[in-house]
Amino acid sequence: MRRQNNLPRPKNFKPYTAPSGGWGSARSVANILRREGNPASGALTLTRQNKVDGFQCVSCAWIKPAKPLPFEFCENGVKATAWEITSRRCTPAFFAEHTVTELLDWDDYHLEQEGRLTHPMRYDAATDKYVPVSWGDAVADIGRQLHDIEDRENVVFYSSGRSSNEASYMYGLFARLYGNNNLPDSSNMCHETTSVALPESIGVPVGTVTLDDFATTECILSFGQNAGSNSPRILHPLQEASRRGVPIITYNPLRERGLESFTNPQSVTEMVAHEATPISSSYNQVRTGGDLAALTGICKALLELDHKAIQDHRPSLLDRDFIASHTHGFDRLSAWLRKQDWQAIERISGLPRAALTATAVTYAHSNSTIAIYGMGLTQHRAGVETVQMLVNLLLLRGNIGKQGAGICPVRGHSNVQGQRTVGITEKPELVPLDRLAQQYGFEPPRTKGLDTVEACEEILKGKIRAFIMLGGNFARAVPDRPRMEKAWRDMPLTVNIATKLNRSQLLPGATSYILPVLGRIEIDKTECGPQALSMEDTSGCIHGSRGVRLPASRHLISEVRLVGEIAKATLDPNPKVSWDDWIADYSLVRRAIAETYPDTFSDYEDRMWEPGGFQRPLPARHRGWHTKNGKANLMTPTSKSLGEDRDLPSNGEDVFHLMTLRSNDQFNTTVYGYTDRFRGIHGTRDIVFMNTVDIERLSLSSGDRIELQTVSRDGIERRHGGLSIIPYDIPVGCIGAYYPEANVLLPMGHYAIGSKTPAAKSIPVTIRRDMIS
Ligand SMILES: Nc1nc2c(c(=O)[nH]1)N[C@H]1C(S)=C(S)[C@@H](COP(=O)(O)OP(=O)(O)OC[C@H]3O[C@@H](n4cnc5c(=O)[nH]c(N)nc54)[C@H](O)[C@@H]3O)O[C@H]1N2
Ligand SMILES: Nc1nc2c(c(=O)[nH]1)N[C@H]1C(S)=C(S)[C@@H](COP(=O)(O)OP(=O)(O)OC[C@H]3O[C@@H](n4cnc5c(=O)[nH]c(N)nc54)[C@H](O)[C@@H]3O)O[C@H]1N2
Ligand SMILES: [Mo]
Repeated sequence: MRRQNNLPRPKNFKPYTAPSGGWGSARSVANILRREGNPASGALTLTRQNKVDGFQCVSCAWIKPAKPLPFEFCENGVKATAWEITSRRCTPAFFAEHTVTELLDWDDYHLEQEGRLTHPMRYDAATDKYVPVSWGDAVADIGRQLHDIEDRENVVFYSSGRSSNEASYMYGLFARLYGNNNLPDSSNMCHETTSVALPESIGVPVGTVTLDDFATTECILSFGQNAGSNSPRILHPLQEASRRGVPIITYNPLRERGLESFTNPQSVTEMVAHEATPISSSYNQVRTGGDLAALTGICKALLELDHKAIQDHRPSLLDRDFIASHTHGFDRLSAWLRKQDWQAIERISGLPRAALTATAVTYAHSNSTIAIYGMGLTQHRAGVETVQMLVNLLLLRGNIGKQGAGICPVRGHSNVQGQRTVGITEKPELVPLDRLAQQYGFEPPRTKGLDTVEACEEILKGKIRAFIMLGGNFARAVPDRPRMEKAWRDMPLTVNIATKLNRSQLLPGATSYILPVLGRIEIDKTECGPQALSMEDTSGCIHGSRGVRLPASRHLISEVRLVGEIAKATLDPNPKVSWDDWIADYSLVRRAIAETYPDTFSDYEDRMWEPGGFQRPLPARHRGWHTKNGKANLMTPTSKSLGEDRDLPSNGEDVFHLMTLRSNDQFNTTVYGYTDRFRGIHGTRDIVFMNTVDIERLSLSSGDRIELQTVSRDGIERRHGGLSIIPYDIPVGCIGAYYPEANVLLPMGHYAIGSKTPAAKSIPVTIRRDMIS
C-alpha cells in the first residue's frame, strides 16, 4: 500500500548546518532530473527557463530579471520543471487497473508520481473507475449539463494561480457570461490578505518593489517567508545586499537555513571555497501570530526614539514632510501606539522590548527600506491588520514610492498575480464590468461571487451543482478536509482540468471528468502556428512565455482551447465573443485583454518580450494614492488583542499554536519527496516541530508519537495523529507540521478577519500521546 503511515519514523534527524544553495543544491538538481527520467534533455530545457523567448518558470512568482543569469533558475524551479517534463505517464491503462476507492488510500506523493495525465477521462460509477472519453463527448456533456443548471449562482469556477493571462481572461469572461462571479482562486488562501490590506493603505493591491530597489536599498525587513525553499532566487538580491553591508532583519519563529546563510550555486569561487554569505543580520524568533504585537512594538519604539531626538534637538526620525503631505491617520495611530502596553507586546510577540527597539534603531538609520513578507503574515486571524502595521512602519519614514524602498509581498503561484489583473476575482468591483458589457454586449452579474471559504461553505450545505477547477487541488488545499471530502461527492458535476492525478479528482460526484492539458513548458501549436502565453511576476512585470518541449501526450489540448470549447458548448452564441478565433490565435486574446484593460496592456504583444517584461502601472510607486481619500493611510488596528486569540475555550490543557508549513520537497499539495533538507528531515512528513522545553514539560521525548486536536469553537472534533516529535528551535508554545496533511485540523471558520484567508499559521491545538500508532 502506498500510504505514508507505512514510512519509517525519522531516525536520523540531524539539523542542517550547511548554507542554503551551495553543493547541497547542485547535487539535488542533478538528482531531480535523474529522478524524473530526464537527465540530458531536462538540462537543456533548463537553459530556456526565465529567458526572453523561453518559458517562465512554473514554480514561484519571484521577479524575472531583465538580465538573467546564465542559469536563471533555482533548485526548486528545477523540481517544478522536472515534475512537468517527467517521462512518467498516467494513462488509461493505469485507471483500468485501479478503482477510485483504492486510489483514495494513496498519499499525494504516490498519486502525482504516476506522471502526466495523457487522456481525457470520465468517472464510471458502475466500475468505480475512470474510463477514457473523447474530447468531443466530454466537452458536449459538460456544456449540456452546465447549460441546463437553473440556479446558475450555484456553479463555481475555481482557478489555481498557474494558468496564463490568456486562459484566465477567457475563464473569467466565461463565468460572467454564464451568470456569476464565483471565481475563487488560490489567492483566496494565500495573499488575499495582501489584496485587502494594501488597497486601503496605499491604493494598490500588489507590491511596489522592483529588483532595482534591492540594488540600492539600505535596509531589508523580512517577515514570515521561507525564501530558501519557496522563492530561492530571492537569495541572489539578498546576498548582494548583505555583501553591501545592508542590514537584513528577519522575523520568523523558525530558524530557516535559507534566511541564515547562502552559497550561490552558480558561483564557481563560492562553491570551490565553500564560501557562504550570512543573510540575516538579526534573527528574531517571534511567536506565531505575534507579528502584529512585534510591529506595534517597533512602531512604538520608533515614536519613542523620535520623541527623544526632538527633545535633544536632533532631526526627527520620521519623514514628517511625507506624513503631512501624503498620509492620513498619523495622529490617531500615534495616540494608539502610545497607549499600547510593552508588557502585552512582549508577551504576545515573545520578544523583548530591547530587540524590537534595536530593529527600530536600525530602521531609523536607513534612508530606504524594503519590507518582504509571505504566508507567516497573511495566514492569521489578524493578518490584514498585521500587513497594514508593516505598511505603517514603512510610511512613517516615507518608504513607499521612493528608490530602494517599498513593500514586497512575495506571491506564491507563478501567475496568481496576473490572473487577478485579468479578471479572476469574486469581487465585481475589481473588474471593469461596464467595459466588459460594452465589449461583449451582455449584462455582467453585479453581485459578489463566492470566495474559497464561501464556496466551501456552500459545498458543505450541499448547494453547489457544479465545480470547475482550472488547475490546482482544491479539495486538498482547503480547511476541514474530512467534512469537505464527504460533501464534495454530493456535487452533481466536477470537472478537473489538470496535468497530474490528485486527490480532488478522486472524489467524484454523479459526473466527474479529468481533463489533461498542456503545461506551460510544452510547445502549443494551433492552426496559426506555435502560440505564446503571458504571466505577471510578483513585482507587477508581465512577461511572454513560449513552450519548448514536445507535449507529454498527443491527446493533450491547451487550457485556452479547453476553456473556449467548454464555453462554446455551454453558452448561447454571442457574435461579439470569438472563442474560435481566440483558440486559434492567442494574440487575439491579448488584443481583447488590452481592450478591457487599456491602461495596463497597451502594446501588449510587443512589450511582453522586453527583457524583464513590462511593468503594469502602479500609482503608489510614484506616490499617487488611489485610495478613497486620495492619501496613503496609516491604519490603526480596531481589534483590541494585538493578534492574540483571547476567546479560546479551555479545558485546562496547554494550548499550542500550530503553523502548517511547506517542506523543501513539495509545491503546495504536490509532494516531490520526503526530504526537508534545510530542516534536517528525511523519509517522512509525519512530524511535529516542537521546543525541547515543551517536550520535557509534557513528559515526552524526541521521536514520540503524538496526536494533535484542534481547540474547537464550533463543537466539531478535529484530530491528527501518528506524528513524531522533532525537537526544534521554535518558540515555546508554538509548533509546526506539514501542509496539506495537517489541514484536517484547520476549521473552515478560522480565517483572517477581512480577507477570509484561512488562518493556517496559527491553529490552536492540544497535544496528546498517540496510543494507536
Ligand atoms: N518550492 C516551493 N515553492 C513555493 C511553494 C511550495 O510549496 N514549494 N508554494 C508557493 C506558494 S503558492 C506560496 S503562497 C509561497 C509560500 O511561501 P511562504 O510564504 O514562505 O510560505 P510557507 O512555506 O507556508 O512558510 C511560511 C514561513 O513563515 C514562517 N511563519 C509561520 N508563522 C509565522 C508567524 O506567525 N510569523 C512570522 N513572522 N513567520 C511565520 C514559517 O516559519 C515559514 O518560514 O511559496 C510559493 N513557492
Ligand atoms: N494548511 C494550509 N493550507 C494551505 C496553505 C498552507 O500554508 N497551509 N497554503 C495555501 C496556499 S498559499 C495555496 S496557493 C493553496 C494551493 O492550492 P492549489 O493551487 O489549489 O493547489 P496546488 O497544490 O498548487 O495544485 C496542484 C495541482 O495543480 C495541477 N496543475 C499543475 N500545473 C498545472 C497546469 O499548468 N495547468 C493545470 N490545469 N493544472 C495544473 C496538477 O494537477 C496538480 O496536482 O493551498 C492553500 N492551503
Ligand atoms: Mo499560495
